[in-house]
This record gives sequence, structure tokens and C-alpha cells, in this order.
Amino acid sequence: MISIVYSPEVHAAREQGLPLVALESTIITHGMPWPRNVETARRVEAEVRAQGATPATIAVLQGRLHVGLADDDLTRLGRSSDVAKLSRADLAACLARGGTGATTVAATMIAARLAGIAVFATGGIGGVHRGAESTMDISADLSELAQTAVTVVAAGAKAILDLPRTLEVLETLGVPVIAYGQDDLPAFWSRSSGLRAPLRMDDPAQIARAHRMRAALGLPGGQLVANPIPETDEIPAATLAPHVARALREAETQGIAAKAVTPFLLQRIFELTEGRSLQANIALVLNNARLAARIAVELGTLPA
Ligand code: PSU
Repeated sequence: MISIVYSPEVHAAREQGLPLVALESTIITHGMPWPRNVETARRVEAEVRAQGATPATIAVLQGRLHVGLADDDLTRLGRSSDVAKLSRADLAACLARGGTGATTVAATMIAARLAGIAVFATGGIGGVHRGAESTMDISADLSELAQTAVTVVAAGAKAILDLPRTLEVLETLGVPVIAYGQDDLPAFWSRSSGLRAPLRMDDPAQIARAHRMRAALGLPGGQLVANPIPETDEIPAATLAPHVARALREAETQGIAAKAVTPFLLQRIFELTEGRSLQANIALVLNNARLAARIAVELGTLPA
């Protein structure tokens, strides 16, 4: 049996049936540089609280699954440079070995569902990588959305990916992709990908009802809510495109593969945009945390 370690704050919220929002830890260890990563993680948690929900940051620490992280654990994770990146395939092995690791979107969804948390906020989900027709590099986040009943709020999929194919795969898997407040699918650092999202909703209560409706229909998977980055923080797609192209070329010549691809590209784009991509990333995560908390609060008002 797996024993989950709940932080006192998460424990109290669960006891009282209060709304909770899951948060991942790979964004802290592999998505942003120290010390902005930890600073951001704390601000994201504060944003969830400000909207009336309880944040539950998830990670594996010395073989135990933590739901809600103590401040010093968060700092330790954010400072270390050799933390494992845990996806669906790695979670059980890490727990069995007594290891420590940060959870990706896929692994955080699994943990959230175990803890009874219905809503999860992140930056951008993983997806189909460019060139996947030969590398077959497709993030496990996509199949997780098809099988784990958690509503994931992200700013779309990262613009380093092949977005049309990412949408195709999500469609094949039967995952609802809901753009929030606009017709277009957002592209992480930019508000629009130029692709129309399959669904649009403008109201957190509606998203909460759709989450409930999927359960009532007996559908196993989750929903992807694609929340555009605030206008003031976005990097227009045209500004970003040459940097993305260059980072992708470098990844290829340096033979970067598998789990290392996304962190490498995020770091290179950070350097090439002189930090602007990080500013945007922080803004979009905060924005997603706000929306996720509002959805969680709405879910809490629905009859069981
Ligand atoms: N959102 C961010 N930064 C990140 C991630 C999300 O703003 O680094 C992480 C998530 O943990 C997601 C992972 O699951 O990137 C995708 O990795 P991959 O492409 O290797 O599946």
C-alpha cells in the first residue's frame, strides 16, 4: 500500500472537503532556474490560496509520495540540480527504491487522482515533439490525459512542440481540449497558436460541470483547459519562432533526446530571449493557478 504524506494544510482541506489544486514539481526542478523556480512555486501557491483553494505541490521525497510540500522541501528540490524527472513509467520504481524525484504532468495527475484532487495547474503540457514522425517522441502527458480523471489547466502545449499533431493525438485519445475565453488554442508563451481549439468555454463553472459530467458518463480521462497567457506578458509567436528554430537545431546537433529535450529547449529559449521567456512562463503559470483555483471552487459548489 502506498502511504501518501499530506502537508498539514492539505490534510486539513481534505478533512473539511475544501477545494484543492494540485501543482507539479518538474516545472520547479527542470523548467525554471534557481532561485526564480522556488520563488515562483511559492507565488503560485499563494495565488491558489487567494482564490479560496488549497495548493498541493506534489513530489516524491526519499521514497514517499508528498502531496503538499513543506517550505524547506520545496527549497531543497529547487536548489538541487540532479533530481529525477518522474513520469508515469518512473513513479513506482522511484517509490520502490526510496528515491527522490519531481513529478511531470503525467505523474502529478496520477498522484492528484490518488489524493482525490480533481484540478491541477501547470505551465504547458508535454506533447508531440517536432520530428516525431521519425523520433516517435510523444510526451506521456497526452496518454495520461486520456486515462486519468483530472482537469489540467495549462497555457496550451509548449510552442517548441508540433502543435497540430499534438491536437490530433489528443483528439484521437478523446481528450477534451477547451480553450478558455477565446477560440484559438494558446501556444504557451503566445496567446494564439493560429489553430482553432476543438472546444471553447468562458466560465469556470461550466468547466467544473463538464468535469463532473465526464464522471457521470463513466469516462475515465481528464480535460485539458488551455488558458492563454495574459496579453501584457505574451511573446508574439513571430518574435519567438527564430529562437525556437535555433534551439531545436542545437538540440538535434547535440543529440539531446528523450526526457532531456524539453528542459534543454526551455533553457536555450530562456538564453536566446534574454530571460523574457522565463518572465512569460512565470506569468502564465500564475494565471493558470488562478483559473484552476476558480474551477476547483466551482466544483466544490456542485452537488456530490
Ligand atoms: N510547464 C512549464 N515548464 C515545464 C513543464 C510544464 O511551464 O517544464 C514540464 C511538465 O512537467 C511536463 C513536462 O510534464 O514539462 C513535459 O516534459 P516532456 O516533454 O519530456 O514530456
